[in-house]
Amino acid sequence: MRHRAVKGLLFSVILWALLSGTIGVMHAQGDEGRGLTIGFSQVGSESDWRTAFTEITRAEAERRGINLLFSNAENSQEAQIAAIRSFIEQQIDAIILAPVIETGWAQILQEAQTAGIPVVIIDRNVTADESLYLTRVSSDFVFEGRLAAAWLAQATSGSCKIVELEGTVGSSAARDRQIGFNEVIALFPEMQIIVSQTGDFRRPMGKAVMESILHTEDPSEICAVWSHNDDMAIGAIEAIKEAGLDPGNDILIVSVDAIPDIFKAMMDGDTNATVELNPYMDGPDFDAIVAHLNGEPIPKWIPVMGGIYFPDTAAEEYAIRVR
Ligand code: GYE
Repeated sequence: MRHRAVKGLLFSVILWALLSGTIGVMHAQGDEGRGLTIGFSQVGSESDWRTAFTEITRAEAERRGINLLFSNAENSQEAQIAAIRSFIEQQIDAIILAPVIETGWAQILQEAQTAGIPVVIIDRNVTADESLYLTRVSSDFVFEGRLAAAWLAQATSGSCKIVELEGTVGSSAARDRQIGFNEVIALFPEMQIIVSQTGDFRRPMGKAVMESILHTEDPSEICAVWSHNDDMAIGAIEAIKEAGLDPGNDILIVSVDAIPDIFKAMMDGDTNATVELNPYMDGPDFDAIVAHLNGEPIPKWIPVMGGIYFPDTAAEEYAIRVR
């Protein structure tokens, strides 16, 4: 009975994801915004996905003729707040904020609102009241965690001891992916997370944490690694290989982002599944700002979708995504 439940759950979740993923991959081709000055406070450059997201957004701004003032905060909330304050002083048309962590934004968002400058939250979330920003453009991190767990449940028939590599502490991405993943594995008494540690979404830290776990845990007990992003998964793959084990076989691996390097790892047989985090949020983002400046109503959340990908399509996905 339980196996039928697993397959039913997985089929419906993956079918929805693949359909929404197809929708998500289409990239808005608007050209609204010409002549606007928009400030973009970006988290940093901690992962390949973040770097790609930045490049895509800057290219779209240039294509549209938007004057984008870009600030890379290198994962510092203080630097993000200082950048936003500078944008406000320059009295620009709008601000895009990709918040490194959830808390601590109410004051600066209030300052922007008082100055009459709309703010769009992009990617991770904030705990500040939604009246303080125009909208949020993002994927559904809880869904991403559910999808990863649904695949792992099906791949292991609901029995697996799991190592979790968490993202940046305090970020909504790490918290919500963990919530979604745990919701699904709670359906399977034989699936449990035996150790969970942050690698801060960074490849070197993912490797260092996995090296440590392979010393403190019995490697033969580890069935899978669930990594909140591909960069930490790739670090873990290196650690697993250096420990003389076969990643993707001795230890299954599932992660999130769908970056080119994870598809290369799939082609090498080193990892098993990645949930896509669509980096094309620039189109919906700029379109929302233009619509707002034209007096149109904007929903408080504009979702972008992603699918789940496996080794059987890794070569073509790599070719599509490599930059
Ligand atoms: O998964 C990771 C980046 O905020 C959801 O941040 C994003 C995450 C993404 O460091 O690669």
